[in-house]
Order: sequence, then C-alpha cells, then structure tokens
Amino acid sequence: MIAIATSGADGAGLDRGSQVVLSRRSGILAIALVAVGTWLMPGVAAADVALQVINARVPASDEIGINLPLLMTIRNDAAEPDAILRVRCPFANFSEKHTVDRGEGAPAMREIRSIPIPENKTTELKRDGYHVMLLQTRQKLVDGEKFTCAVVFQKAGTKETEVEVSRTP
Ligand SMILES: [Cu+2]
Repeated sequence: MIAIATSGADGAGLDRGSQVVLSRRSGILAIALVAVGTWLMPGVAAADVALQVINARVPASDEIGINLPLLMTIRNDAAEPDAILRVRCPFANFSEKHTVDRGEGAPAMREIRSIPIPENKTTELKRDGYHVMLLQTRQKLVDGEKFTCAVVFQKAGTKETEVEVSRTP
C-alpha cells in the first residue's frame, strides 16, 4: 500500500513536472507560431490575391440531367503557371475539363486532365476553347440564381467561387 502510494505520489510529481515542461514548451511554441504567422501573413494574403476567378457563370436551363459548360475568367498574377484540376458544383453530379479540337470536321470537345492557367495572364474559359463541363445537372437553373462551386487549382488550392446562372453566358 505504502509502495503504491509512494509510486503514485512520484508519478503525480513526474506528471506535474512534465506538465510544467510541456506548458513551457507549448508556450514557447505558441509564441513562435504567432511570430511565424505574423511574418507569413502578408505572403499568404498576396498569394491568395495572385489568382482570382471572375465572372463564373452557367447557362440557364429548364432541363435536368443535361451537360452545361461552366465559363469563367481567371486572372493569374502569380509568377508561376497554375492549372484547374477539379470543379465541384452542388447542381451537377460530375464535371470534366474540356478542350476543343479543330480538325478536318466540326470542332469537337475532348476531355483533358487539367486546364492550363498561364502566369501573368488572364485566361478566359470559353465554349470553343478550354472550359469546364458540368455533367448531369440535378435541377433547373434559373437566370440570376447563384451557387457556390469549388474550383481546385494545382497551386492556388481550392477557390470557393460564386457561379451565376445567366441566360446569355
Ligand atoms: Cu465541353
């Protein structure tokens, strides 16, 4: 009993000791993180503004279960090229990245792995060029409605983007 009590007390002593050490360490860590955070903040903000998605829109439609192009303007002021990897919209089951091939026949859309977004440039996604295709729409899309879609960039990360339904996109 005594031995147990002693070892218990020792254990408690050790615990207290390690807690003090831990809290001191986490205190220092917290200060360090705040310092690093403050130092990183302007950089993070600048990187965030370096790539902007503007005027994202889809055409209005009375039909359900159809495929619609998602068009947008992307301003990439970053020094490095980026790329659109994925897009997720709440009103469509799937999405693809498309380019348009112009060969002998009529222009044809083709799926690609990613849409290149060159640096220091404004890129326009268009029906007859690079665009995102939303597949199997889940609802009617009424002119003026707004949705939030996630556009995932290779470098800029996920951009929650407001997409407006437009009769003439
Ligand atoms: Cu397409």
